[in-house]
Amino acid sequence: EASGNVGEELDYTITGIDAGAGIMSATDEAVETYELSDWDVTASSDAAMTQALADAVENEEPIIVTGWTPHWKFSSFDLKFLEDPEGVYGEAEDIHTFAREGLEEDMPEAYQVLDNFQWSEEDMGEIMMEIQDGTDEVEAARNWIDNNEDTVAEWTDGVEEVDGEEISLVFVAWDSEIASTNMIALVLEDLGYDVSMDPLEANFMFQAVSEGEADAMVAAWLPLTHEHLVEDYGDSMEDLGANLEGARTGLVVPEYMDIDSIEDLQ
Ligand code: PBE
Repeated sequence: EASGNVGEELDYTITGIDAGAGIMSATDEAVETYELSDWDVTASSDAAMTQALADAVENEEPIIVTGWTPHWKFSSFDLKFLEDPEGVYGEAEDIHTFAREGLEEDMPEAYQVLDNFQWSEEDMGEIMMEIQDGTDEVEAARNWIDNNEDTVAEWTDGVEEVDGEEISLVFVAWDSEIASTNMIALVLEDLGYDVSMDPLEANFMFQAVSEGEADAMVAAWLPLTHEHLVEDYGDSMEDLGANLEGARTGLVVPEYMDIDSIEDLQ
């Protein structure tokens, strides 16, 4: 039977990312909801997951990964989300910007830019793809800014320049957040800020902003993926709203696999 074969071929393994990612908790829940107790979800990283995916695709072998859009892997490979009839991974997600309490008073210029920041999946995808093709992260972000001056001008419209004030951004080294954080960091630098960027685990990213150790982050996936982190930390930080709409998470496989639903793993 087809589904049994898939499990055996894959050694009942779903290739995951960093253990702190929301998609990992969602996948644990999927294992429960769909009664996949034979399956293991391995923790690794976005980079290791995409390498495993690339290797599998090259050999047309089966693989199941925890996947999301925006992500360059959908441009590089023919992939599909497995249907999720129980809705464990939720519907469309938005990526939100959060600021520490007091940022608006302390750095009104940066606050305004962060509040105005909004772009599309295609925008983020351009930076991600260029990085994937070998361009340095900062250079890829700079190229996007140079090609999208009008968009950036809307975010910075009426915002005064500053004189080397320090601002700290935190993020997680997911490819999507590497793209967004590098880009907004450069926009702030162009306004005169001295920007630091620290990669952290997801829970420490939220904690840093909620405790005021970091000033802001642009990497909160809602309503579902980071719901537990917003419950823990959201009260002591400020939600500046969505910077990107229509993101999605789930289990992802190459098109050539003949399964279509998470239920096919049972
Ligand atoms: N992601 C990408 C993150 C949010 C951004 C889907 C891997 C997560 O699962 O927490």
